[in-house]
Amino acid sequence: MKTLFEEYTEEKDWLLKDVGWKKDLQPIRESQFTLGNGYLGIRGIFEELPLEASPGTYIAGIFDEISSQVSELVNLPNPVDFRFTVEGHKLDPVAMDFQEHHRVLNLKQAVLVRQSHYRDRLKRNYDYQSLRLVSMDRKNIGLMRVSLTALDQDCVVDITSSIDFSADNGGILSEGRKRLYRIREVGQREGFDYLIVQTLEKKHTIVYWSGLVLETEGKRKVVPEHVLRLRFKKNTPMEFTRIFCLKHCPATEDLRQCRDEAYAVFRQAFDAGAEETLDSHVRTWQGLWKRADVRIRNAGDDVQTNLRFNIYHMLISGNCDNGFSSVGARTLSGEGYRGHVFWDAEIFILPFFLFNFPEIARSMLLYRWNRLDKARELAKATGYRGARFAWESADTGSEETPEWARDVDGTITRIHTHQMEYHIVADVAYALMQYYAMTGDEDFMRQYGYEMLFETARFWASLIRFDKDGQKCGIEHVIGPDEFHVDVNNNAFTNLMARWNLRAAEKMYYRLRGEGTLFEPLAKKISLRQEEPETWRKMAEGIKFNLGRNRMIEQFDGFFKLKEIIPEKTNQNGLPLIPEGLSARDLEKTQLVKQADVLMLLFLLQAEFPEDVKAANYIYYIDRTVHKSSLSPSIHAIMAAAVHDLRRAYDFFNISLHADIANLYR
Ligand code: IFM
Repeated sequence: MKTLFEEYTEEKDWLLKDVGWKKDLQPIRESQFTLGNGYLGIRGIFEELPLEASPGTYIAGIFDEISSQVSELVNLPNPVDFRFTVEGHKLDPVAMDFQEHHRVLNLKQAVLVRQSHYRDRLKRNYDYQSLRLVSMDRKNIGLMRVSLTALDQDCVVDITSSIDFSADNGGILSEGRKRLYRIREVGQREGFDYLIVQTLEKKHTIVYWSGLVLETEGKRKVVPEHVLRLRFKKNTPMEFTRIFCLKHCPATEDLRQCRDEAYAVFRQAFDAGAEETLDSHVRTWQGLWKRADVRIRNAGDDVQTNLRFNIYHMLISGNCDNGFSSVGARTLSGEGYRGHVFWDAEIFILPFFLFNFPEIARSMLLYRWNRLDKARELAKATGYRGARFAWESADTGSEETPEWARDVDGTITRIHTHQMEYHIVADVAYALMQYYAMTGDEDFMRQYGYEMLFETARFWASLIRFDKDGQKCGIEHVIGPDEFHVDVNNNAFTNLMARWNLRAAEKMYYRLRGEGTLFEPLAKKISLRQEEPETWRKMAEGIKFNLGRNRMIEQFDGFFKLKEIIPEKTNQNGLPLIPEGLSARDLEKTQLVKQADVLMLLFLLQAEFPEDVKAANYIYYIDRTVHKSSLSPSIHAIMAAAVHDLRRAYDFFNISLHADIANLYR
């Protein structure tokens, strides 16, 4: 009979492996081995919670804050906590040696398995195996199985199995660690445990239920205790299976109702049993891969697995919750960027869902629509009209960008992205129209789409300024995708994305007006004036765009006059290094580019540019870009392919695939 571990580790090209224990790699492995289902994300921690483990348990869209600090994705109590102590010797990778240790994330089945061979100080050996999943079909349910076999002797083992309350949030730089929830109730019913926590300010209630089953020598029993002492027989596996449930209830004081609703969900899974929970999860994943797998013929080395690893991480972050949440820059795999939603969601993630699971793309767009009022408020508060989406968005849609961050050289710097990185507004509109083009979902357009499109166009119309002669217009004090250059004028990407947004709105305005009945209520609702589309047209026509005779696009006014620096050295991953001696503050005086900017424009608006323009700019900008954002290499791969530089296209493709596997962007 196959062991737990063997059962899930046979498939080629589907396994992400970790061999041996390296404490330094613990944080990155925890992120890579995250399990999730779009609703719930649990970092790939060890059940034993070794020193410096960073448990992370997140529910999509559950943010909180401490009095006017930045909202953070709440790190909730950790349901993965299971520890063995054999006659005073704790089985733990820090406290004890591993003779052997393997962890494998089976990407096909979304199951994390592990086999570790522990040896204690008395040289007695133990076989430790575990399996874990976060159910894809029962979104509130997780399963954890741990099996321990004493290989050399009978022994007495203390077992602690609980929900770990120590989880807290990292906070932004100077804020320090903080716990964003408090415990409201702990208890038991019919041998099962429950825990109710509530977030501090927003009062989200999260109910946990869990039940533990012990199986040995063909016998099975429910174990109600959290701490127990058992006698292990030599060579006789003791297998513990915990099924747990995490359920979010909307802000309410009726804890009893929340608890009971969650209990029903939990009992359904528990009564169905672990095998059924496992089987139905695996079957659901089969269906997901059927739609989303991409196979590469004759892929070398680990390319196929790495590609699937990236797809897997998107699959575990997509959620269909009518726009309650969207996908944060670091998904539900950790607290990077505090769980905030950036343009990454619409421009980099949404296309994957659009082509494979359009219902998730729709939900992501609804996330923005649900926050349209906030976007209107933000526009107004900053002196504009229409809708201005926050550069960093969390639950309410308010601007959540922190004031300070660490720069590329480690120095602390003030952030201005929320004040000037306007392109997010057009990015949302762009994603909306991609969705419409792909799905032809007229209902969506009528209920939500037209309004978002017109309000975003209005924002641009209030931001763009005409020169005195009234012919040309532009946008000043901007940050483009290349965040090395702050407060520039007429960033080509921003100007042309704004133009695209204005044109799309103008076109759709006349179309909707032609349809009659629907037009009036919307025009009334948002007080759309008849002359507005004409303004949009004029602005789109007059917006500045520096395309030189040599087909070069200047990234922003004066870019070509900046100091020209071409990085010569690359790091071990093939990414260009910023030349030594340049501090983060010096970068804005140079032509070094943080991430795809002009090339981003040529990618998104590819139909608007002939091949020679793409080629000329590709050659110029690729030499100056240092890819200090993981968003950059993939766009370079696409643009390299577009201009037939296939060798570099493949290199960039590989770098993109490795960004998280090799932790290129720590
Ligand atoms: O949205 C990105 C931005 O383009 C570069 N800095 C990090 C953000 C989150 O990924």
